[in-house]
Amino acid sequence: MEDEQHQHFVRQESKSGSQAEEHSPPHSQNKGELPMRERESHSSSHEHHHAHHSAHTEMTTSIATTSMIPESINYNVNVQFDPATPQAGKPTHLNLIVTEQKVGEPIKNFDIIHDKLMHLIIVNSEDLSHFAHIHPTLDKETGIFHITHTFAKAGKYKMWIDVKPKGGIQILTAFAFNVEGQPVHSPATLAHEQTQVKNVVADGQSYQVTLNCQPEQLVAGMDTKMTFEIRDANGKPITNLEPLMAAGGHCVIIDATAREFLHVHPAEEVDNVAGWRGGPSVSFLANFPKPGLYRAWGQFQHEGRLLTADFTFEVVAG
Ligand SMILES: [Cu+2]
Repeated sequence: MEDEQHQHFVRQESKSGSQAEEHSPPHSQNKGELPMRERESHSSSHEHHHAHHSAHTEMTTSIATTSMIPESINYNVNVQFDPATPQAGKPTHLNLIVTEQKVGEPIKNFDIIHDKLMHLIIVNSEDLSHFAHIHPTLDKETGIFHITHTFAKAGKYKMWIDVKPKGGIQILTAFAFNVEGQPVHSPATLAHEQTQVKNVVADGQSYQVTLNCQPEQLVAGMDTKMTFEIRDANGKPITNLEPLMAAGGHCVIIDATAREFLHVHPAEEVDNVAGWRGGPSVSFLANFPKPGLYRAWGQFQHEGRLLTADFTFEVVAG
């Protein structure tokens, strides 16, 4: 468990071309206990999990501890599901509550990170299908963030919550949970993709998205420039991309075991957010913590449409 906990906090962020790494520096090291909630696995599960001890509690609890501030702050993120076990095809209501310690009043004030108060990423952890990037709404009176989300299929899921209490440290915390009911998702086998062109449909409009990496051979521990190129259905470069989350685009990378999570930001800064129009290329800087298969989701905005293109690739040992 200890090992896995720390992996959940592996975080790397690059922005503004400065390649500023937040790969577990002292100020963001999360040393606390992270009791992960794992509901009982459904019968088709083949994956080994370590934490079943809290399978019967209704509240998920995570603690992130910082060592920078003398009196260490224990942030706690509670996730409440309604219904307690999400059902496939039916809306699930989630409450996300950040407190300063295990038992405490919800924090009500947050700093904006990448244009939002909270970022929530959800994937199916069996095969990285069902990608969702959501910005929960904060009820300022209660301090409770909430969303309603529908999981199309039953299976194992994982969510990452990225939030920064006002004046505090940025928290990245992960929760594993199961969705029950029918249909049950049959996980696909992830493999390195030969194709570098993805057809993406956003609000009925087709796009071609490519991903090119430098160096071409992805090596763990090495800075990698990942460049997405967005074209229309006819291959004509899109040059009027709109800013997304106050940037030229957004990119999340998760490894095939759903343990490594990289939230990367564009290599180039967007100065004038309102007036920015970009494309066809948007680059991100990434540094993969270890070898393995990874999937990257690039997100871009064009004429109000949100494009999400995913690419699966192998990272070799350095
Ligand atoms: Cu976000």
